[in-house]
Amino acid sequence: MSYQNLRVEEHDRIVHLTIDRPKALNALNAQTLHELNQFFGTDYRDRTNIHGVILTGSGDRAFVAGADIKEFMEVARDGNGQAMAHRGQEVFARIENFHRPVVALVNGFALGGGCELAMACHLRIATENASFGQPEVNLGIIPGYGGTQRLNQYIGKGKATELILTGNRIDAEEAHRLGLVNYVLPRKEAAQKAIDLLTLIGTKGPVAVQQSIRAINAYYSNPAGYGTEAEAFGATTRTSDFEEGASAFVEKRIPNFKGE
Ligand code: DAK
Repeated sequence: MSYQNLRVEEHDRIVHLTIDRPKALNALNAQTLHELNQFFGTDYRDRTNIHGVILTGSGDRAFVAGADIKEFMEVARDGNGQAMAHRGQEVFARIENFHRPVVALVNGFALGGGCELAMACHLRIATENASFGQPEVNLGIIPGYGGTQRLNQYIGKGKATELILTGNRIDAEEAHRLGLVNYVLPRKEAAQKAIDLLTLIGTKGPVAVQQSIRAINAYYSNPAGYGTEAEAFGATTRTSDFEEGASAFVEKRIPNFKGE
């Protein structure tokens, strides 16, 4: 398949996958989500002759600044938020369960769905300007692509709860200290580190690598947790607070939430 919003290059058995919407800070719109699903679920699903995938964002400002707020405002209003969250969770699960390791090269903002996308990857390498957060509460919604489940897994319940309830951002150093990212490095070194890690893993037994991914994930996959997240996300998309939060973002003003 040819992609509109993804760029794919392959060198030395490593696939470099770039989300390419720099004007919207690589925000995830429906088309991009569809293309990620196509890439991990179909096009590269049976590609056993690769060492792995490096996933990054185009430009030097953002990995992914979240779901595309302007678009999902319309979609969530018209559709079923719970079903949409389930579909998104499925795409991210395909990444988490991909047969070869996926490294997120986080080169700037990783917010909301962007932070969730990085967390669905097996390893995370941040550049020094990277920042992370789950700012959904600013929009009157909650993370809907697995953030309430995976952030706990990486940084523990206490800090995850703080980040999700405040919407605060953390910088790359703090993300590293908390265990959210594996390495923080200057841009060039970060890109090289991702290649070095995948090259090293590529020398190991491919079946062992695949089965390791499978066994690690088995411990962390709690269908009830993801199900509750999808249901709770759906509930928030039906509130007028969500209308207010998303409109405030588009109009570049502070939201006035009413709790309804
Ligand atoms: N969506 C759409 N456009 C975005 C965007 C986003 N998430 N983030 C940035 N942009 C656009 C801006 O609107 C702006 O466009 P123009 O005004 O130039 O047309 C351009 O990118 C540059 O952004 P800024 O002018 O705002 O740049 P600044 O340096 O001032 O600020 C920023 C950078 C990243 C701090 C700021 O842009 C920002 O706060 N962005 C939004 C971050 C955010 O709240 N992200 C969304 C989190 S909520 C779902 C499941 C999950 C989700 C949604 C649906 N379903 C199941 C349906 C997840 C939701 C989220 O991710």
